[in-house]
Amino acid sequence: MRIGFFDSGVGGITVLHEALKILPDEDYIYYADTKNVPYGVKPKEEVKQYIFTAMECMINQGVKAIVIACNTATSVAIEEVRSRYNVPVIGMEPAVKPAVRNNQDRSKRVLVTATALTLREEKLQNLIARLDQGHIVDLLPLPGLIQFAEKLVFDEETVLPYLHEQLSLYDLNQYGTVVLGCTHFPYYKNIFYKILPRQVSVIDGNKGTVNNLKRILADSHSLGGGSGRIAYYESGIRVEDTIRLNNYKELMRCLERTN
Ligand code: DGN
Repeated sequence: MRIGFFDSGVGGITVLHEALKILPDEDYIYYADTKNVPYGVKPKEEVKQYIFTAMECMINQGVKAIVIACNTATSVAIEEVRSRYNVPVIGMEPAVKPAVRNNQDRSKRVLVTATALTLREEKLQNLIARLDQGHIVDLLPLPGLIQFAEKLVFDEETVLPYLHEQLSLYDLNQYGTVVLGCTHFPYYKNIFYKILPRQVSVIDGNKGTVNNLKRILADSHSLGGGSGRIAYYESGIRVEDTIRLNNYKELMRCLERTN
């Protein structure tokens, strides 16, 4: 059986790309809710309905696990999704804990970038509240990066000025780690590094999520059985159009260049 990967748009491809490296002997469904992207600026209840529709579609295809490869969707609905469906559901979490571990110098701050919805949800607020005292975490929504990714805009000339303007609100020398808490952002990791001072690391939760998936499949003896095939769906409809399929391949190549 296949593994379902879900995001509002092209962000989850950054997680699927990691899965293809760690779990090459699986087959995948990638579900992008292109009709309703972006989620991060919409009301929570509306976003939940979109998520359930996507889950139904993947479950009807027959999947052995689902990865909600979207921090926003995870924040607003993971518990309800888990209680509704009888397959393992793996979510994302902004890599705040690894970021704090990564900051050798405790006086250095952590900057968490994500959607506005992820940043204001209880899930992230609780995660930050549980950190040892003394760690300073700042929050920055970057909706522009989601728009760029959905339009397949990756060039530095366009993206760097936007990111530069957003980050210029901060004294970057005070930071040790920047967390990419939205799956659309790893496409731009190189551009973050161009702007940030040398001591700042940029991290995301993609590898951790895929390792969780691997562990869960291993525990249920359901690893393997595939060969890295991917079926793409956009808001419930199988993508067969060559141009759209080529766009997904281009996104994978873009990630090869970034990592
Ligand atoms: N990729 C999604 C995330 O990780 O939060 C968000 C994209 C969106 O719908 N705004």
